Amino acid sequence: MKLVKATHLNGTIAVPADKSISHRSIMFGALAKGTTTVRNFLRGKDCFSTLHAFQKLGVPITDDGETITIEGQGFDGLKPAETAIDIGNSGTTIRLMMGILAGQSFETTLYGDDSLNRRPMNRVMLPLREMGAILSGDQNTEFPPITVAGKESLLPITYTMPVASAQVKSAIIFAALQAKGTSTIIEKEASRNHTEEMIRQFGGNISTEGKKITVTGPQTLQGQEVIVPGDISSAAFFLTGAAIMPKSDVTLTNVGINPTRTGILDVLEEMGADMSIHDQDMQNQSATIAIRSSELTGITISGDIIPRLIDELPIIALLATQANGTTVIKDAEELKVKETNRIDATAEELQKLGADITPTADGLIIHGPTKLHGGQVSSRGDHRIGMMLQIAALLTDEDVELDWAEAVAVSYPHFFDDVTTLAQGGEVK
Ligand code: SPQ
Repeated sequence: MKLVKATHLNGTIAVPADKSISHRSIMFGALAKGTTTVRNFLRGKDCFSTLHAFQKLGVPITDDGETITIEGQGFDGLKPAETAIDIGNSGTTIRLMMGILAGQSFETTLYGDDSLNRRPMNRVMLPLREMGAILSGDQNTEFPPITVAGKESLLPITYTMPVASAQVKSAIIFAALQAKGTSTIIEKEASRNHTEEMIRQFGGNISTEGKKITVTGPQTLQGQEVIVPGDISSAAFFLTGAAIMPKSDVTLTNVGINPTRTGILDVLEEMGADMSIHDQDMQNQSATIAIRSSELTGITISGDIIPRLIDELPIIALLATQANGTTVIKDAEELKVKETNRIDATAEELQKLGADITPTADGLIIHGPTKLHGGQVSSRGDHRIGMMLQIAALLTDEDVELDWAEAVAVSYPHFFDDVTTLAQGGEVK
């Protein structure tokens, strides 16, 4: 696909719904008792993988085009699926479902696309096995298809996490909600806390003290009305586009500002972006962000901020190509096990457009500013790489051709249309 061209980005955009919260709204809705309604659900392929998976487990879920309604069955109301469940491209769906299915008395097989079938699952399987669940990967590996033979009487666990991962944490929490007794999870670094927050929203109990999380099971949750805020990970593409394209001025509304997700805002501020945050609604954890192009300076990004911006690192790398000086990204080895190896994909695809970017064992080193040029690039099947390359293409005089552009649909089906609208100075509602 030939990517959209522009001289600047201008206008207003209502950011699409948060993917992490949309997944969890279906999961908690299915596991609670009573009805849950979800408004502003993200209509991306990944979230539909979660929705269809729970329908296959016997949960009535309807969609009138505006609101998703889930008739919650409780933790003990799921039914065996008739066939193996296709999870598509979604790491969040498969890993969190492993924790949910660990406490069920029936067997379920979960499989995905080629990318998902290469992503590591031992990080979830090992603690769940300690809790008594029986899980196996394809031909005794840790890779999908994964078969989960759950156990109704799961044991609680005390677990120190070897990786900073909200998916691993959430899988253990879902199992712990079904186990008899108190589980303690100690995080390596604090990661996104949507699972913990939604347990409280659905009437359950969980306590957090620094990196220590304590949860006692079994618990019963109650259906709720959920309104999903916008996804800061999707906003990141327009925050970056406006910051690096001369004469740009973009206002983003309904941006999710859960503090475990806002590392990108800290980075933009430290680099010197001309950005202001308005109308903060702490109840819905959302805000309006206005951003204009400005001079940027390279910085070092490492340590405990990494989980707070892990999915934004490819677009932050592009941001760094336009900043003065050197940007160093460290402690981000987790990028290697996303939909693609995002360290290699970001470096190699941006090099094709002339960026001065070098991959390292745990991150990237970028020298800027560099004038990017046209070329032929690929998303490699990774939505975030595809969207980053579209923003890069806005900076080139020549055309950029993107292979595998359709990958963006897992988290942002209307992405290219929204870029076109802002390139024309319009409004995305
Ligand atoms: O769901 P998936 O495919 O793993 O999606 C990604 C993404 O870029 O959208 C990662 F590739 O986001 C993860 C994120 O990296 C979503 C997530 C969550 O909702 O809990 C947590 C992060 O993953 P992890 O492994 O660090 O816990």
